[in-house]
Amino acid sequence: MKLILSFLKKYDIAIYVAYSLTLIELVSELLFPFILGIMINNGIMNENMDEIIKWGMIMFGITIISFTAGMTNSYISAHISVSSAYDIRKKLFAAIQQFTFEQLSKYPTSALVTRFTNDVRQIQNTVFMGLRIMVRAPLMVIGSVIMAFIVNPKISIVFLITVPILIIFLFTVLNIGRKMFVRVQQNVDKVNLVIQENIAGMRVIKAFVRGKNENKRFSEANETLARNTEKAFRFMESSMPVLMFIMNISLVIILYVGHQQIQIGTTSVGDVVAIVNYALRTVMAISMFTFLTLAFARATSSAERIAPILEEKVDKPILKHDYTVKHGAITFDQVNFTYPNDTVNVLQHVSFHIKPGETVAILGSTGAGKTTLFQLIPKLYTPTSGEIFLDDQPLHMYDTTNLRTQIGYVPQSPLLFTGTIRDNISFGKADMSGTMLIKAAKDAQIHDTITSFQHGYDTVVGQKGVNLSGGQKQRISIARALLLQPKILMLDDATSALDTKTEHLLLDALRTYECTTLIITQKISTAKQADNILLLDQGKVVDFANHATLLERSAFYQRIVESQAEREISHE
Ligand code: DCP
Ligand code: MG
Repeated sequence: MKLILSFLKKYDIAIYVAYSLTLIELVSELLFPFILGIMINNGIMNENMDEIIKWGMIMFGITIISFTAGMTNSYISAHISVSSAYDIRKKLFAAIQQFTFEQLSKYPTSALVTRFTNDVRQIQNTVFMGLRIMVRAPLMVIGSVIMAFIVNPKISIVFLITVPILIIFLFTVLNIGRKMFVRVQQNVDKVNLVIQENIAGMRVIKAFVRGKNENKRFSEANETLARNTEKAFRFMESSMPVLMFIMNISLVIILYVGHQQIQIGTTSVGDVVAIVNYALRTVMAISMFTFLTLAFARATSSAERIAPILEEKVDKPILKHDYTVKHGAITFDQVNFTYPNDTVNVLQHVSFHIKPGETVAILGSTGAGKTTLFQLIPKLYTPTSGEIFLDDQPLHMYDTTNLRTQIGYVPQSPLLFTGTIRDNISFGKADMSGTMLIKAAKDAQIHDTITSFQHGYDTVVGQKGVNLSGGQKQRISIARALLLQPKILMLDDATSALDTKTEHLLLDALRTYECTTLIITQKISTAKQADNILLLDQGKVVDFANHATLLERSAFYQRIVESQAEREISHE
């Protein structure tokens, strides 16, 4: 609720205008039955044409005013609601861009997508309705009752009985209806989740012939959604006949009392018509208000889902100095890490020191925690305890954006975006000149492959373009990282797909860059070429030294060397 209001603040003037127009509209609408009554009494009952024309003209004038005010109000309300929805989406998008992996993992992608689409639209609709109805409906009820009493208090007593009954009835309906719609929203989330997973995992699903199960899973979610939506709407709709019933009974009573009073001459036909008119307006206003409240409930739950995203803490460093990475020394001090919503200690008391410009291989079996360790350095995750230092400054002192532009990170499964190869390489730095780009591609050992394509660097990759092999994607991703001229370069298993010769060339090229290089690998042949090797096993540092030293002192390392040597022999 506070959230919606905060987004409306900027439109306060427009909102005042909208509400002033509502008041004009309201006053004209309330005057209308009153004048209708006078016209009937003075004109129609007396068969006085002049009176009819006079009051008819006045009614026409009032209608025009009310119509114009209503239209303008609609126009302004539409503008405010659409603009505030735009603002919310913009803010949401900016917030998510700032998310750490930790925060991202809290919200499934499907949930985020619904926040942008369904939830924002819900708020937009409610803001629109709110501006049109929120003030008008309650005032209309109060105004109608007062006007009816001015016309004829005796007949109007009926209002005092029916209006409270109507209000109590509709609010009871509303209370139940709201809970139903909250459930519907949860069902929508579920359907989206299934669709999302299904599309993302289509290849796996097909490969394992899981299509049938997936169909079943989707049908279940879809049916639940349909069933609960139907229930909710049926329930709300079923309140309408009851509403009509109460309304008709009160009309009958008004007409009955009115008839008797006309007989004894205490009231006139015009007055009765006016009161009937006010009664109809009252009922209409109350039911409109009900639907508004329902929309409001939905918008509130939408806002409650959006708010936590906007309120997620974006880690703002204590920016006393704008630290940039100057040398590229990396120190881990007793770092422990557990993934959010998990209990396993993936990294345990990890400590090491890497000197600026050093090349360090990180060697360990699958699941040892290598990728996890990498992700801590660009602050994609935060250590559970312990501290990481870059150039003797604690990591949290660095501005995240600044830090990441100084780190070239090649992830284990690189992602290329739809676009040309050139776009994909210059992704991190759009303003790079062509020569730098080609140098990066050459160093990444992918230049020859690219030029062998018909369109060279302008070859389109991604969904509709050429398909690249895993190794080619990795090397494009390496070129992307090199182009950044990073202070720290991190390759996660990015050389695994290369043959020994190309790998040699790549590692030689990397040496010409002035940066600290971390290479995750499973191959001794790669590790051998590094200045130092960090041996990782089940989240713990086993040893940290160069190849020769490890060969001498580490039984663990010797075992890996032996097993890989055996494999090579058997391959030959
Ligand atoms: N893990 C987890 N949640 C994640 C990622 C990983 O719980 N989002 C767990 C699974 C492993 C452990 O953390 O038991 C270490 O995972 P890593 O991805 O760090 O492992 P490696 O990178 O060393 O393995 P590989 O060589 O297979 O890439
Ligand atoms: Mg990994």
